[in-house]
Amino acid sequence: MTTTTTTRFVSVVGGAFLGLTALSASAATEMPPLPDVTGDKVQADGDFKIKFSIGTTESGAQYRGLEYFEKIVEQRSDGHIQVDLFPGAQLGDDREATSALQAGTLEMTMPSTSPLVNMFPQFAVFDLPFLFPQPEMADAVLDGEIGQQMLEDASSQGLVAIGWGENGYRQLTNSQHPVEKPEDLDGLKIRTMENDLHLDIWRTLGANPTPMSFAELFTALEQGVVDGQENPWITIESSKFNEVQDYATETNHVYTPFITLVSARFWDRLPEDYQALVRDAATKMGDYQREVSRTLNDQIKQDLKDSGMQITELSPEQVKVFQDQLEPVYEDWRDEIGGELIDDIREQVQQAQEQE
Ligand code: KDG
Repeated sequence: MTTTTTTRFVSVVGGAFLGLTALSASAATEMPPLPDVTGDKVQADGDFKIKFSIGTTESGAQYRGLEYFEKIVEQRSDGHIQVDLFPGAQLGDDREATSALQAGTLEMTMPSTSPLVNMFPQFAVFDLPFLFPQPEMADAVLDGEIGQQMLEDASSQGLVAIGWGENGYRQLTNSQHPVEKPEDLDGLKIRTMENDLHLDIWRTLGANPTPMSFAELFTALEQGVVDGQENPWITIESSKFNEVQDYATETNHVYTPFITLVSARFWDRLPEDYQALVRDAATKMGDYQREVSRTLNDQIKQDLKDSGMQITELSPEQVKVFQDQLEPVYEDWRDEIGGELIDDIREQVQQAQEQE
């Protein structure tokens, strides 16, 4: 039987989800209890330490995934592999942490694909607007042939790419006024990731975009250096952007994946059985992150509303206005990304929609 991502996962999270329902009613966005570790202990020579760095904070779904990774690796290696987690860009932002892996001064990180397009141009396909109408369609591409090929291609330049995770659907926030149509973006200074396609998206919509590292974003919003930004609800809340942003628009304009990277220098020192363990743990971490992020999404949006954020929920007609205005971006970036890759993904999405 071909296991799809979702079916493979329900068995692990079912119990945790039940716990979650009780939790969300009382304390907003409490994280679900970590699933039990499955799989036998792995025997291999040597003791190892993994420093695992991410940019989001410890109250987000990404960090919850890392905690599950840590639990699996430490339990199944009987403590011979120790995992230390560093959230909040303590050891550098996505690009800095990736460079540290190449230098061998850090063992693992899980950046968004967007800031790494300068190293892996094909990653820009994930920055195309409105590419995945449903998250499961992203799963099918990332866990399928295309995603696996991308992990192989990204296992180069001193890195080993071993899995995918979910940053999620991005939503616009700003400190000035509600945004319901592209014209409302006129003159708004919007921070984007360090990624030319994202700059293109916001220029095409009429905003004034500026690229900036995630690590600098909260301060830039707080000091009014920029008026707005865009990130998934869970990142907006876990990074407390709602404290410096009064307005949000549910645009779902881009689905951003995380990619799990290991330093090749470290990987080459790991015995094969431990490599298999780390790779398996990374897959389970990514699936769990997706589940937590999706399970919490609506609850978090409600929490943000309850915290006083004015959230504009666009009608399908209003979304279509943004989508139509951004369609030229596909043509503009076709050669840079590769027409075949774009067509393959759009075809896969279309087939999935026809089967709905
Ligand atoms: O390290 C954190 C980033 O990977 C992530 O949050 C990126 O979405 C992102 C942003 O806006 O920078």
